[in-house]
Amino acid sequence: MKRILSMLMMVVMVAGVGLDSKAAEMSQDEKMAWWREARFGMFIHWGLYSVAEGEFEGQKCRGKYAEWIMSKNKIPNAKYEKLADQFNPTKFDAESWVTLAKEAGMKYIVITAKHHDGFAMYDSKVSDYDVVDSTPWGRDPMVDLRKACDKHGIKLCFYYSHWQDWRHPGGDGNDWDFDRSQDKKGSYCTINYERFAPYWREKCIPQVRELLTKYGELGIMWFDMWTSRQKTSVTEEQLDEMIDMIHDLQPQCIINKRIGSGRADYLTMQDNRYPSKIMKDDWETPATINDTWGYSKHDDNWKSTRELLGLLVGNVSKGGNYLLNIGPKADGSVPEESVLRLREIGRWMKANGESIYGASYADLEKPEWGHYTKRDRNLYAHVFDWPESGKIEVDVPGNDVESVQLLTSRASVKFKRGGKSLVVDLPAEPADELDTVIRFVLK
Ligand code: H79
Repeated sequence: MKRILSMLMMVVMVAGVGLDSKAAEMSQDEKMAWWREARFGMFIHWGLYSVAEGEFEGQKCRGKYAEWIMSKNKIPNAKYEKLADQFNPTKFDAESWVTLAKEAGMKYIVITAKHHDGFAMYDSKVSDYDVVDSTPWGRDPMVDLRKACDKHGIKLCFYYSHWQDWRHPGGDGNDWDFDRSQDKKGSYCTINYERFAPYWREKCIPQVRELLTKYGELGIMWFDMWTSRQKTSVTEEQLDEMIDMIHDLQPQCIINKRIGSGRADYLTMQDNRYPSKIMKDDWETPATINDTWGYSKHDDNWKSTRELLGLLVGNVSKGGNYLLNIGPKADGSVPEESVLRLREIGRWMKANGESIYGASYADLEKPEWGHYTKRDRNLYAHVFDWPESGKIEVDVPGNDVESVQLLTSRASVKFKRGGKSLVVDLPAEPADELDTVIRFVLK
């Protein structure tokens, strides 16, 4: 009887009957597998705000995020839209962005298909407010990115601002173009469900459908709502509609929880925020190399490569991913400061990647000198701060350890077995000036 049933199931599955059964084919573990393996992704913020470079009509952006300039400086749509006339990225080369991600050791790219300003960075038929119809350039960068990502084995993912939309009269957030005096107060917006519904129906849902049907398989649909849904005009039913549509059209596509629904797949931490402890459910930190996401000529607050690598390893050591942003200029070039740092991380990743990919937390306290990551029988000690004693103590019973090696050279490292811990004699010099990794093979 069981066999007949399972054969029947197979027939149903092969025939692809019903989209629910299609989605149900994949377990959550199967769906998340590539993402857990990847650990490191590239965020790309690119849009009309990149033209402004953190300044509009001689006024600096009144906030540290250059992609917020329209809101911060209360720029009316009639003025902001003129930035499109100057969007002509002659240096755009999808291949160079994708190879930069690849060289850095990143496995997925999340790019802004539409940010809060409401301007679509792909060829949208919903309106002409998009990169193909409104700029002198007239090309769809997502087509090139799709090709380059496929060529280099990188997952393509889209960011879509489903809540804030400062262009559409129904979207949340714009109280300088539109009269919102009758609305209730929300968070960074006013709440009005009647006003919002047409935006959702005419723009948001159709545009996300375009993204899901025109660019092949997507790794993630990445939504951005850092406040609780209750402080917005988005309803639970609308989010259900969106999630059902994604499950229907692309059952493998992962959804981040910033969509505002418990039905999403993984938790996005606040921007540039890091948990202090291990978190066992899937999570990710979106992060910037300087302070802004969209390009700003005024932001020189670059983090060091060492700090960035520490954040990546720190996240893996607590079970999370790291989604690190670049803000290309409007001409399509990537700021040198970002390129340099990503290449340095890439050099380290090439030699030490096995301690990152598919790795996660070890059940050990965070040590003073760095972090632990673990994959299968391998425990990795990431020594960022070389101890003066030349020794590190690792809380693993001596009897549990088969061997201890330098990860990059596989050279044996001397150690003393104790009952409850090991003491490792580090080599005289760090093997890597950023992070020297010691590998413990456990029994
Ligand atoms: O897309 C990036 C940001 O634009 C978006 N999320 C990342 C991935 C984001 N939008 N808003 N927020 C995050 C949080 C709100 C920050 C703000 Fe502010 C505080 C907006 C206004 C006050 C930061 C500080 C920007 C201007 C001042």
